[in-house]
Amino acid sequence: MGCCSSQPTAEVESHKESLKFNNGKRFRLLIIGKTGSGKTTILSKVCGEDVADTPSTCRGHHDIEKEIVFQNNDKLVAHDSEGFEAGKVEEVAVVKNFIEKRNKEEDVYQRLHMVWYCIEMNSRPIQRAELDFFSVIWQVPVLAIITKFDTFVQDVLQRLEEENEEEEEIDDAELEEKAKQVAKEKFNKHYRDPLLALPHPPKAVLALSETHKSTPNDSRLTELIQETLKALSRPTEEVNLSMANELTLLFATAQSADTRTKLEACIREGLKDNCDTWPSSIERRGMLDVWNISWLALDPEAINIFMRCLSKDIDSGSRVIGNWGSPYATEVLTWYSNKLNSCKGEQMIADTALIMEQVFLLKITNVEGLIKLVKWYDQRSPLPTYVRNEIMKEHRKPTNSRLVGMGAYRLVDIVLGRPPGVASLNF
Ligand SMILES: Nc1nc2c(ncn2[C@@H]2O[C@H](COP(=O)(O)OP(=O)(O)OP(=O)(O)O)[C@@H](O)[C@H]2O)c(=O)[nH]1
Ligand SMILES: [Mg+2]
Repeated sequence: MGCCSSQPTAEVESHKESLKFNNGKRFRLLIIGKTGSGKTTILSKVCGEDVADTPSTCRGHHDIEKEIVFQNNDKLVAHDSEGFEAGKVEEVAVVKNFIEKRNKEEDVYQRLHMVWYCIEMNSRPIQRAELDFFSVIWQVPVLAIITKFDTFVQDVLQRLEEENEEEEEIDDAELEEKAKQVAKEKFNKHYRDPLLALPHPPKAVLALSETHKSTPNDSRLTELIQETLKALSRPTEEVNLSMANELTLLFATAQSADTRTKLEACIREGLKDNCDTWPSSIERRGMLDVWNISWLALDPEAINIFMRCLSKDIDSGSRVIGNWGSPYATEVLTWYSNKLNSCKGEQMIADTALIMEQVFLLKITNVEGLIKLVKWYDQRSPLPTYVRNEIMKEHRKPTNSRLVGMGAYRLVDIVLGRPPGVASLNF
């Protein structure tokens, strides 16, 4: 294969080592698209590290069988396939064979879980190759991703500017708005509507802009991540409900492109079905796992120290609504005695999620850093006060049931609505 065999970034041995700790559960993704359509850029953002790519002299040649694995993310494995040329049925057959073979695997984690089909946005309507691809039933959910929407907006803008030069009636901001609107209409007309009208349409058609500039905290991939989760959460003939739930959680864990998705998954892990009491140590461990911090997963002693630190500095003390000594305890008790437990649980879950967000964003790599962070959160961060006030506000609402906790949706809203710009730590 020479230079065409794309090198995985991971060192195989250390990867095998880490797999032992994760029961081999990996989310398996196939990304298809013509050369230059932006596949590697998407993969790099999703796995959270730079992916080594094929040298430019032989761009576009990818071996679909080859597993692309990542140095710091053992929850994700990808396969990369060049796009199809019109009428080349054998190229579609290669993908079909690959998916069929994978789906026969007994181990569900060896099967393929998702296909992302990338098409670069340009002024041409969709081509024969796409019509062929979406005329086949795929035993795995497929999403269509229209890439480089920003470049298309720029092209439209340039044309509008040229037209406007003589008349000079419209100002720049207005022109830019118009360009976005025209581009969106073209996306709907040339891509979304025709793709959704095909015999076996993709589960969603979405446009991505400036993917190369995406960061976890300012993600350009939110829609892709959300649509992927939505597609995974629907049970099918091949995937029952419990497996669908497991794959949804696995993908939320595996992806590093979007912090909001992680926060949401982390809170759901903490709450599980239980709104009446606080998370067990197993549930809290599950909350840590969502962030997919590889060094932490490999160091059980570090996890123990971290969990002890959380329970000492975060769960105890009068800051926590449900604890004795809290200025709020008497008020809460007048509602319903068990409410103390649900308030405490909600606070623990929100606090843990927000601490883990900082561990993830600040890329903390040792136990000392974790301890320092928990102390900062407890003593200097504005977040615990924000969390406590919001939880109290919610429970004081007369419409809210006074018997149980507030449930995942509301708690997710509180955490996602956190005040911005709170992480100014020098680690
Ligand atoms: N303007 C813009 N450029 C992008 C976007 N996504 C990717 N690019 C750029 O497009 C170029 C090609 O992207 P790749 O991710 O290497 O494309 P690929 O599909 O992996 O290409 P092959 O490996 O040859 O099959 C790179 O220079 C990216 O920076 C985007 O959303 N907007
Ligand atoms: Mg590539």
